[in-house]
Amino acid sequence: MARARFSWVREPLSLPNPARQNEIVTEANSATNGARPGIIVAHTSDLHVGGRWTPDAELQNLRAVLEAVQETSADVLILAGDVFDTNRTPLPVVEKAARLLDDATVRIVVLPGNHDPATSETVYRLQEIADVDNVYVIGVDVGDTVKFPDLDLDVWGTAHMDYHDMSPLAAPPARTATHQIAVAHGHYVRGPHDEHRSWLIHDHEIAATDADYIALGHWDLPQPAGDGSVPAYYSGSPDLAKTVNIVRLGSGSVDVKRHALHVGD
Ligand SMILES: [Mn+2]
Repeated sequence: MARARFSWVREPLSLPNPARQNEIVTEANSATNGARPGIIVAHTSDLHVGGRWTPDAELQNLRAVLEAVQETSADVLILAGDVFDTNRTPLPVVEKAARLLDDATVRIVVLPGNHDPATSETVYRLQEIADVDNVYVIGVDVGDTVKFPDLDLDVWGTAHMDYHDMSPLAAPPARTATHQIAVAHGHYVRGPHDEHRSWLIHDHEIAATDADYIALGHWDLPQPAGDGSVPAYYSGSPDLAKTVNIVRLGSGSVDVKRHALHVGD
């Protein structure tokens, strides 16, 4: 697999308009010399739905994320953990979230995080969520890989199955699709001072995935991780980042940008 070149560009926080969206599609076409336009993946994490004091705010971020998916014509949305603040999220909130996910036309990959792990009582086993056909929950609906044959894309990750420590990026599978994305919810180790934490993600583990992109969750601020050998980014939470990451996968190219959300300041 050709080593991808990638860039990390913060898009202006202005409201996207239709003309700008057309430009984006044109860019994707030209990058692949008129072949099939590249895949567009939206990535966010740490929505913590159910963790707010004001009921009206519960789903505002999820709505904004799904708007961004539409604006960017993303093929797949990755939610990299802690979508729900707790597995005891009140049922009316779960129902509303499920309705929003169901109404979205995009396919959605969810990785259970440390707040919403895939226990026997996880929120993701509730019928309200299980009934949503376009949502694929790693560790619940599927094993560790979600395959999208029409996109020639695999999304691999290790779900938090309980509340204990685990290695989010251990034992990556060999690539079987043209495009491979890894998703992980944990703490990137920047140095020895991080080693006491849980759910550690090391440079050598990021490099060993040989993925085109690693969608990281658990940190609230958007930032890159790893030594640069594989593009790995935290999206940050919609609350603090006020953006989602938009990843364009072409033939041998990976482009990562932040896309502004329409959320209250
Ligand atoms: Mn977390």
